[in-house]
Amino acid sequence: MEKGTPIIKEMQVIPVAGKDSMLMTLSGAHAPFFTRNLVILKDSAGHRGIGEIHGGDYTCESLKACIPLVEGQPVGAYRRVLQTIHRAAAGTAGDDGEGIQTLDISKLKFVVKAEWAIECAMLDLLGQYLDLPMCELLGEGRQRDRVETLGYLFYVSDKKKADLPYLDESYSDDSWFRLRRQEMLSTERLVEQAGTLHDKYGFCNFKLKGGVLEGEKEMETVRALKKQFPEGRINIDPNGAWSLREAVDLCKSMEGILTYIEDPCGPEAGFSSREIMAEFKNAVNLPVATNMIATNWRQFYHSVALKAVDIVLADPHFWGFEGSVRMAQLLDDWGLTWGSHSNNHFDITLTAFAHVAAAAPGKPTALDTHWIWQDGQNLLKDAPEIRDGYLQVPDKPGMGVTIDMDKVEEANRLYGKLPSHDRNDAEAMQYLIPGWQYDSKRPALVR
Ligand code: GKR
Ligand code: MG
Repeated sequence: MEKGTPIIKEMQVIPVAGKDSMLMTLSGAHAPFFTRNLVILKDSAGHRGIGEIHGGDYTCESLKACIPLVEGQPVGAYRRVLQTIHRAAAGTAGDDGEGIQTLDISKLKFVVKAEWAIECAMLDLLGQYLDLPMCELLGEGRQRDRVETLGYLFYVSDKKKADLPYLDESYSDDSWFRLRRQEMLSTERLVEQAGTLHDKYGFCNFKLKGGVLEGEKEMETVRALKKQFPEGRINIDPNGAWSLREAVDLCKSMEGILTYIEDPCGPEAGFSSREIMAEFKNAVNLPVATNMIATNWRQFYHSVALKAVDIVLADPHFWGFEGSVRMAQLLDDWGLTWGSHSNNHFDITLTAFAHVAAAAPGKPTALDTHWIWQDGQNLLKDAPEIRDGYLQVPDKPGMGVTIDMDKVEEANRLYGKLPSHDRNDAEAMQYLIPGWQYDSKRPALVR
């Protein structure tokens, strides 16, 4: 019998693309396509390990550069492999360390660490070797069998206004699939969006992506959502679009309506986002969440020292799988709350989120996921389901799911046809408002 854990024989990096709606955010309008990078590892035991991370050439090239550091290594040495990659990647050229405190999406690639896709795939292999689901290998092990998830609501612009190949699903027999490609910019339509999501996935908790309309208009939508779902937990995330004063004025009257407010304001008047958010928290009696002001341990230290946040949405693609669970443990011990942020993603990330959140101790907040906007474009044969507002955690060893290589190849072909692989929300936006330019302090449709 072979001694030790299986050896990684092959690492493939496969960039893929999927289709999206014209979702509105502070950074503009989502393009018709989003991109991701997949890692597929094959080991000497004949197992396949998978991981998914943000798209774009930068992340794709970073992953490819890791291949010699991964192939030939034993699956059990995954910590050592990751450490070698961190050392090799230290001091990335072009990264000024600002992070995404102003939602400059060109900097997202520095906050996302490509190697977490490798961590995911290696944990998948290790789980298969040990015959244990991935969540049992993380932190203190499995805490729950299903993970509470929220319905991520977006204002959606009229795709017909852009000369771009957005998907049309008007002929689908699924009412959510039909709705998600239509224009939804009014409070009434957002309430309809939430109702349709409630019927399909059972969500009772919702997050509205703000930073699109005037703040007061967005709060009107939040109030209407709360009226429709009085027991539901409703949050809003304007990605730091409001000034401190605006944020305080807007949120004061929302105490008792909002469950938490996410990144209401950002850096201003020479003060960092962490200092401004601390002032906000002193002025308003609402829990404050972030995925912008604490994206690494150094930023987290200052956020906590200033008591600027209550909830850290520690996306495993920013923090790593072990890192995100380590954050969950720490927050739980300190009486704070863990959750995860998301971007557009496929069902491999959905599965990874399920395992990380299953291992998060305490009472995590309902998980963000953009996947409802992609549901139906699966890369797995057996994607976990969201039922009654909960994401089911797979029971089988490792990630516990099977990749569908035909679908992966199709998504890779789509990627190959795209003129650009990097996210650019300004391009679609300029069809709606000619000459539109990103402004971290002005909602996207306020010009
Ligand atoms: O999908 O446009 C989007 C979101 O705005 C995303 O880019 C954010 O990173 O949802 C994210 C957030 O919570 O900030
Ligand atoms: Mg956010």
